[in-house]
Amino acid sequence: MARILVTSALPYANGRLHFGHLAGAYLPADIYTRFKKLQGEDVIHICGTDEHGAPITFAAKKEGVSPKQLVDKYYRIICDSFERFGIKFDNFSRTSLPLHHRVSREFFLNLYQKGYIFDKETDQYYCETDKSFLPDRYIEGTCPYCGYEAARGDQCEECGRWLEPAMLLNPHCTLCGGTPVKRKTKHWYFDLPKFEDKLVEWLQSKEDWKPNVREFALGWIREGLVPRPITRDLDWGVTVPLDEAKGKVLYVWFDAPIGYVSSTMEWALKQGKHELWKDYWLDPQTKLIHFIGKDNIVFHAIIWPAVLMGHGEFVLPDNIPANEYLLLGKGKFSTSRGTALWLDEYLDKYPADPLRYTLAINLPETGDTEFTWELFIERNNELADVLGNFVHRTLMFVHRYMGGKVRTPVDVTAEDLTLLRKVEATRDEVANAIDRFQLKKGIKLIMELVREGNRYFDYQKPWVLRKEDTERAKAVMGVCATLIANLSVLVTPYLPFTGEGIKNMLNLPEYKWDDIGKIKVDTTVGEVQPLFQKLKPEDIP
Ligand code: B3M
Ligand code: ZN
Repeated sequence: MARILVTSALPYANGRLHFGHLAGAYLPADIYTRFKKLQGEDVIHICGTDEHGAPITFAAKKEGVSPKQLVDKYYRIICDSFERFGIKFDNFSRTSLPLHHRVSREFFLNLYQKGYIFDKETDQYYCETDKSFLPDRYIEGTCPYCGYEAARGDQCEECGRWLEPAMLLNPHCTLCGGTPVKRKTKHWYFDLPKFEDKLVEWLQSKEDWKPNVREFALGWIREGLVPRPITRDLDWGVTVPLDEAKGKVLYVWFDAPIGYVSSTMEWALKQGKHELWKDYWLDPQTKLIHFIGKDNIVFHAIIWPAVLMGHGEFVLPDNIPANEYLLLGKGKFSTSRGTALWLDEYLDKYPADPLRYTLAINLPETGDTEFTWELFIERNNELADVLGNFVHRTLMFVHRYMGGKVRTPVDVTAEDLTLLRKVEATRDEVANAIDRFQLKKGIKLIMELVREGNRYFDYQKPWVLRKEDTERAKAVMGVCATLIANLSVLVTPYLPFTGEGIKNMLNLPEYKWDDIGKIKVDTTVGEVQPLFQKLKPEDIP
């Protein structure tokens, strides 16, 4: 059985997590991994914080702390939010760890020795006020492609294109607002054009990728590849392992994806199985899947694969199911621009699953989607009315009128069978959807099954049967409880806390994905707790 190596983009340890992060990478990766684990696959979910680069030094300056203090603070906040939101990782590392620095330098030297890295002296922007070379992110100006005025020196957030500072119109220093001057400095370049043919061939073979990802990457290559500078004049980051490169560090986008490798190594080390990471990274059968947001496509679908090709021993990505943006009103979520909904603040007020549901059913899979609090209330209440209600009315009935005892009926009617058969069909359709990264479709199918359960309940009228035909009333409740027990597993990738809650109320053991459809109940229901709370508009900030 081929192993599956799931990664989600390493969040910069320069701010808190917001809803946009979740919808882009982490929730989809978590749903996918949980599903694969339930299926019994050999899958690991690898991540960590990205702790280098101008995004870190920039934020540290702004907060008036050292980069180290900044990343320590946000590493903890990010870990805590992920945990409370139920995003599970097999390992969550940090790129500031010595292990990561070592592995990054090894990658650099490997490519350097093979002739894929060369040095060149160029003019770069220097700020005379701040007395330093300005890394790309410290320069803003107008994007030459789309005219966006606050484009950064490395990339335009509006059109997603990769830029170089020299391409910006009206450049200015983001620290002091002044106009920078050009000065000579030497840097090391990754010879990307050497990989053009291989990249095109590789990308063209990826017919199962989302068209937006594959086309974006191929389009990028068609515009022409150029060598990319992979060092920076900064004093925070992985030092360049060459004597002549004193005072320079690796560009954050060179070392960050290597974080996937070093985090896997750390995972192996923690288990005392030092070589275990090789089973994943060095086996060409491994399915390496990178969950990212669309602004990271270039790095994951072009540059990182080229680095891996240059290195030669590592498996290449099998798929990169990048999502589009989740919009709040009109603008994209952004940590640095302060337009965001913070996960930790949300979790202080509300449980995780209603937001997981809202985001899952609204994932920007093929185009941008919007988040509003109105939509959140609507989805929260839908969850309560459909799933919450079905579970609650069934278990309350069993509790009140049947002494809590419920079991899967032996004699079933055609209607009972139709509902129970739909469980298996849904299981397979959901599996199919998740396997194709159509995660929205998966949760919609599950909700459709629950709605079917509610219709069955209404149609059977157990409140009448209770007085006229107790045996049949028991059977009907048995069918409903059976559906609920199966749902506890089916919903788990999307709504892990809800799955767990149902499991506890029905005293169920651990089940696997393939058990769905076969799960039976024969139990006494304990205390019944509502799964969700309905919300009114005034409950929201
Ligand atoms: N930290 C950018 C981002 O958070 C970057 C991702 C690195 S993935 C190797 O969107
Ligand atoms: Zn300046």
